[in-house]
Amino acid sequence: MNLKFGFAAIIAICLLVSCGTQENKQEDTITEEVEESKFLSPPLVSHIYTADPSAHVFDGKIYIYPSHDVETVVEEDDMGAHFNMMDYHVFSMESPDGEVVDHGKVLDVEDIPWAKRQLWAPDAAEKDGKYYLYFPAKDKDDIFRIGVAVADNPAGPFKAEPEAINGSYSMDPAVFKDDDGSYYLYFGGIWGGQLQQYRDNKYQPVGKGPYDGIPAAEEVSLMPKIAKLSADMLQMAESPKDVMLLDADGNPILAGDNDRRFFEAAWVHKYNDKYYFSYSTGDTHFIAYGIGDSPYGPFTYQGNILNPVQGWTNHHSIVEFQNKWYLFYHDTELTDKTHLRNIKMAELKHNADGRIETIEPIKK
Ligand code: FUB
Repeated sequence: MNLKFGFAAIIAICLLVSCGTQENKQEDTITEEVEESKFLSPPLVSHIYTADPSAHVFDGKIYIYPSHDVETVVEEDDMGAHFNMMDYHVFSMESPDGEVVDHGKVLDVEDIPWAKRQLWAPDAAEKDGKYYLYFPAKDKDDIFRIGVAVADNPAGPFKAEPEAINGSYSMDPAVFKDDDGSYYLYFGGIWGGQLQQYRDNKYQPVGKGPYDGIPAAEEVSLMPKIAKLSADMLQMAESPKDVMLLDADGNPILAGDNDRRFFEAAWVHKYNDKYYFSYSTGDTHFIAYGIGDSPYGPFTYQGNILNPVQGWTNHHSIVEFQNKWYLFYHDTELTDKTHLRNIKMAELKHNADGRIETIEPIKK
């Protein structure tokens, strides 16, 4: 059900109350107070828990590919074990304030031969009338890999490839289609996302920290990864490369710069021929962004697109629909529990200088 653009203001309801005879009739004013919502936008979906919404326009409709959050007995920890999702649903909307249709379960962990658990944030892409769902999951050894599943319809159902994408690792895949028809896979996330366990695309387990024995204040942060996709959309056509995030002086963002360094949730959109790379800063809870001249970057840090939401995680996507731009994101309005989230949307504005107006998800 679409609860969007709900209105929760203080409503004064004036009722004419009839008391007894015509002569005794008097006008009473009853004021009923409805508490004003502190949230910018209401949940798009409330019959199941949803998070990490990747939105795309396919066949003239908005399609949303989110994570499907579930209750779990797994205890919460810093590595996100409590995000124990087991399947995906797809949603669509004819218009930004239209009904949100749940197309049901489109892929289940049981139907992914290589995967064991934790179906985290997915994304989708279309090429030549086929639809590709990219998703992270832990394999039988509890290592995150990225898989792909294929459908003939944007609403699925999707059939998983028998193996994860060769050479894939970590999580939060996002696919960007450039104007020349090239598709790029972005991915990565630190802490529970395991990116810190890799150097030069090789598994080198080092524990939780991203640090290579250098103080975080001096060490370059771990950067998200990019690889062009193969023509069949099922593999990476090249070894993953770092997506460099730079400060205004051209220096790489440092590991100790928690307000600006990459944590997870990569997304790319193009506006006025510039590439915008946006991401979550994790433990500081921002959706930040940088601007660049190539899908490979480098991207120069600009600021925040979305300030912290209610809940620990912050994860988003950005899409243009009928000449307006929208941010899809999530929070925990329905439950106030970190791992039981609900997706939302809000209009996003690019200023004349190309910068994005920061969205405040909680009213001041
Ligand atoms: O939903 C599980 C994980 O939480 C996602 O993969 C992260 O981006 C964070 O939102």
